[in-house]
Amino acid sequence: SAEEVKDIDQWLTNENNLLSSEYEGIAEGKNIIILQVEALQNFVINQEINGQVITPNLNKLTQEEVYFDNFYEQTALGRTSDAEFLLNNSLYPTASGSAYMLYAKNEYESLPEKLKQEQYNSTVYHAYNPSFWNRYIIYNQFEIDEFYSKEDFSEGEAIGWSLNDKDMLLESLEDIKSRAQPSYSHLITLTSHHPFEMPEKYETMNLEGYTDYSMRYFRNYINSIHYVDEAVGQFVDALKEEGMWDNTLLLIYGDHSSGLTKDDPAFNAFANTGEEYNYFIEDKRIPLIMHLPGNDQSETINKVGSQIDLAPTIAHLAGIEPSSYWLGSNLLSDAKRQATFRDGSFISDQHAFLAAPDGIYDNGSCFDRQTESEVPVEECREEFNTGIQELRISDKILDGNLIQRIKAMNN
Ligand code: GP9
Repeated sequence: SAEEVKDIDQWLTNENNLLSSEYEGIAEGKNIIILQVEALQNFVINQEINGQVITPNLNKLTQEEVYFDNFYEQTALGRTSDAEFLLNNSLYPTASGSAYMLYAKNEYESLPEKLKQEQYNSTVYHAYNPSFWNRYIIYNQFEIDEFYSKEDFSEGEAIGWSLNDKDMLLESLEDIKSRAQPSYSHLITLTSHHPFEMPEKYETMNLEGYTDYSMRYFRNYINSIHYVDEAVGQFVDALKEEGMWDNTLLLIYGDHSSGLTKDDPAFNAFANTGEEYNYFIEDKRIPLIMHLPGNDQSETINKVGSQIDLAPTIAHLAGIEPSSYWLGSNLLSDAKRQATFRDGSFISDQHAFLAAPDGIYDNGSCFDRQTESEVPVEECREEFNTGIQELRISDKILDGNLIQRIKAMNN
């Protein structure tokens, strides 16, 4: 009803989670590059296996830049497209199907659109068919200027689904160089896609002790992520060689979990995910690394955050007004926040709540994050209600195409 639309508009206007930070506007007018890495989870970061470092290049970045080590993915059935959706719109994925398929014609107030108002041009780089996940349709709704897709890249050497990430990233960079400044570039990698199989010559890690058939996904994953880490390292080196590093805001994060399950013995042993609580956290934890132009202070931020917070944070760094339709908050501020997941589960700094499969609140499990032990379910109630309210508002925005309706109402 019109009354309800008004209430939601009011709720969105009142929600003020965008407090300032010392980094506000640090990337104003600078190029922005978002590197969204397929299936990159945090459990490989700063880790060794059989004495070999798995991700030396990403590790170096975690030590030299701003690194969020309590950061979570919130995707649902839309997988990679959900991660994009969270980045672009700071709204939740849908409970069934995917927003990219179900709401491809909705009106949005996306991050690229907001940046466009500040003279940014925007391009997505992804070496795959443009129709996959409906991207070629929904990107128009996000006002993304160009989609550099499969046919725009070279034939090159394919790994898994597509052109290998090393060539994909360097070819994307060639194109970024030709764009007018300031540009916004969203690079979506694909080499480390399940089942993570690599040509033998790229299986460079010594994975002795992990040769059992039941460990094949884990073994493939480690080799694949090691290769992708090299690709990221080459990309960063190229940015430096081109003299672009000091002038670029670069964000690197994983799109979603790898699909390594709690029944995977190698994953369990390596990532210590045997207990329900640990698996819940580790399955959703992804690294977020930010290279802020003109900042030489490294920092590790332990406060909880999630993909819904990306757009407000990028806007904050670029010194632009966030959209009132974005539900996330600025990761660099002290704003109270939690990572809410599609089924009502959440992770905050105090608690982790695992929703029960039947969706009944009382059947869920509440954990204290400090002690990692289960506490009475009531202790999670307030944060659960906050999360459910946000999910409800997000669903209504999508289902009723409310951004269009609210804009029409306020005009
Ligand atoms: C392909 C890519 C697939 O374009 O998005 O990744 P997925 O969604 O299966 O993780």
